[in-house]
Amino acid sequence: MQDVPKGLSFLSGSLHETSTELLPTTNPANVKDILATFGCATSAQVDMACTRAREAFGKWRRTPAPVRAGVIQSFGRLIEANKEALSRIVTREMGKPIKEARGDVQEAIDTCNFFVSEGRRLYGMTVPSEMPRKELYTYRRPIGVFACITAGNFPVAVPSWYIVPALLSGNTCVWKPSADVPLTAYYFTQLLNKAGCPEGVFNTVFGRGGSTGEALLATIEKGMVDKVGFTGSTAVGQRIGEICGRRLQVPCLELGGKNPLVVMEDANLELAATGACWSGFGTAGQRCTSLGNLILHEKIRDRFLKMLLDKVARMQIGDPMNESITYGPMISETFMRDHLTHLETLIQPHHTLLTDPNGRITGKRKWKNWVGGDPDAGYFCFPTIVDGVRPEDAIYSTETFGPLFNVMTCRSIDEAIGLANGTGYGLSSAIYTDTPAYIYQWKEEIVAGMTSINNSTTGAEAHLPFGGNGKSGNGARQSGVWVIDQFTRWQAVNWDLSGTLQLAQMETGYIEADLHYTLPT
Ligand code: UN1
Repeated sequence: MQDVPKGLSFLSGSLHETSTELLPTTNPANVKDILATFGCATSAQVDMACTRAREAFGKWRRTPAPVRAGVIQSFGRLIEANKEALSRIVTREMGKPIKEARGDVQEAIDTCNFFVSEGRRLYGMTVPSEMPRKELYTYRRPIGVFACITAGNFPVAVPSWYIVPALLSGNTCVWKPSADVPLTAYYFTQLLNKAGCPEGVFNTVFGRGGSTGEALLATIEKGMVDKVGFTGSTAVGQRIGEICGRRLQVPCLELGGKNPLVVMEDANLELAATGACWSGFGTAGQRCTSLGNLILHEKIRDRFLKMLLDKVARMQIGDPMNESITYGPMISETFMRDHLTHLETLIQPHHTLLTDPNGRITGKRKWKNWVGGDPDAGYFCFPTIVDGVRPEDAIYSTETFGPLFNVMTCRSIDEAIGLANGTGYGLSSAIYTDTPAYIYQWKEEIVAGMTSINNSTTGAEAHLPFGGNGKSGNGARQSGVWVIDQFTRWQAVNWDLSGTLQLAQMETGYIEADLHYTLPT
């Protein structure tokens, strides 16, 4: 990591700037392992990033889309060539198991692969005019300067979902990555620079949400950015929505979830138990798509829980570089503290804990199948399953973002759907059943933006629309062809070649019909 300057706070092509407010990035599996020390971009540096992006926009938007796509192609190839190294940095910096880190990096490669060819489409339409010698067209036009704020749980995939289509569509970008993953963000930026991204087109500002993030939000009020993308909490998303609304901007918001997974009485229970375990405990429950409420049909409830708890007992927890663990540490001390607070505040006397012990894993209180070094050196937590949860309990509708999920019981598909839809969130969801009538009703009535049938709540593929409803977002969708609507605006063009002022609607010359004609009865 010798090439990272100490205190780096702003990276824009060949321009590297530092600041004096320092932010060490540490390994959450072993806090003695300090990866690098970054700075926090000042408000002046954030403004400079936006100014550079504004200056670069004029030229970048005129660069032909297939040429812009060439940069994305090289970026994807560079990520691919560095996949293992980048995955190891991800694991070391935010603690997801190495197998998942490779998936995170692969999702960015997939995103590049998808958008390379989109650079040769970005289709508009030719539309017939109601006038002779007149042509109508639609064009996708870039929006301008895009400000992007991302979370630490998917430090490569999720930024790529925004940045790749934004740049491809001709926008320039200022990115504030999570303060938990600056080193991953540094290499992400370097790979984009090496891919040939021109000066000022892509700018990264490092720092905390409370300082650098706020400075970036202030640029919206100052009219320095034209589009905002944010992945994070519902509360912050609501604030961003308000700020953008005042400027008549529509941000792309990807917020929290309280994702339901239903197991009906006819389900393949072995498959469902594996899916629930993975949905709940993959990434230590720190995905926005992680399982929140497990809803079990009363007929299979006890049998299913026995199978599930048996799987949970066999999970390996520990060193995230180990290939066979289910999960490693929490992303940071803050995530661990929040999880411990949730255990203290959300669990009520009428709940039953199906797991024991709960809370932090330590040298004295180790997980049975512990893998790796000293748990006291990292932020590791036990898996927690809370039974007996009712719709009126706060834990039912609070996103917990840790290795914790609830169990609820239902007697019918109607009741299952009611519980699945009742939290106010609507990001991901899943049902395990082979009954077509259940599947049909579920697809029709589930409010979540994404749903799986006989698969986990997590693991969306990189070319389907990703996003949620209700408290999970503002209807924006990322990924695939759908995200292009976030980064372009439609322009309608009327081209009149007639040499006269042809008045639409008034001089169209519609052919008259005899509408009084009726057939003999
Ligand atoms: C997130 O947690 O913000 O569907 C993204 C999934 C991953 C992406 C999660 N492909 O679980």
